[in-house]
Amino acid sequence: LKSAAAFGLVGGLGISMPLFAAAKIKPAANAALIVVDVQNCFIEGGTLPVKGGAEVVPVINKLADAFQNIVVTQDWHTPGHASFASTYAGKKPFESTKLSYGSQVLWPDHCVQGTDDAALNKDLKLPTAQIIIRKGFHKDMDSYSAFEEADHKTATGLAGYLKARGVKTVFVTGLATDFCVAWTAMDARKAGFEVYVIEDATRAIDLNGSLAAAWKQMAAKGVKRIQSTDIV
Ligand code: VGL
Ligand code: ZN
Repeated sequence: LKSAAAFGLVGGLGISMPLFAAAKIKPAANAALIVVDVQNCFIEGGTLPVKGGAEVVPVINKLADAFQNIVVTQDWHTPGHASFASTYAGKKPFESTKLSYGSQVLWPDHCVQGTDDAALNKDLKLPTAQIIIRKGFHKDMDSYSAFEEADHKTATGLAGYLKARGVKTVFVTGLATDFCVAWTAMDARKAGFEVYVIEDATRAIDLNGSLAAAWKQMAAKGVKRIQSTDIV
């Protein structure tokens, strides 16, 4: 009998089922899927493309069916934003600078408010999503996190929104793993939520080891790392 150890026969009908398949995680009614920055800017052809960025779209579309609450975010910068290298004479993208709130990586101009580059990717299908949080719209301050801006003081309002709706657990997906996804996940912990990052529903920029560093920091803060197949 093939795979006798792994399969049992159910009800004599000859239907075989794995006996030791890991139980799926079923997101409860008080869980929310957070879809971070799945915008044209972060996908091939955009201004700050993340390698493999388009690959998260079908994974997120599939995950969406399992959630009753979905939050979508958009990176939403002014022209001449403080996070753009072009704002400073002599600075190049991917260098850093010191701003009032600390160190800031300088990026190519990206996700400028109202542009097609800043639009959500057209293949993202989230018809049941109920709120879009825009962030990074203060000219002098960045906001990787969907919860608070880079000064670690200015709230976006997302924690209040989720709490007012009784959400206890968040599952974070999107772009990029090591910047906006990681900061969102860690700030969600800080705000008191149970937090999962769904790894294969994210892709990273990985600047000077930032991806490994981000996973380490997230683990230290109690963020749980899972795969989409743990849910769907
Ligand atoms: C992001 C860099 C600059 C992100 C946003 O969405 O991860 N990264 N702005
Ligand atoms: Zn940005």
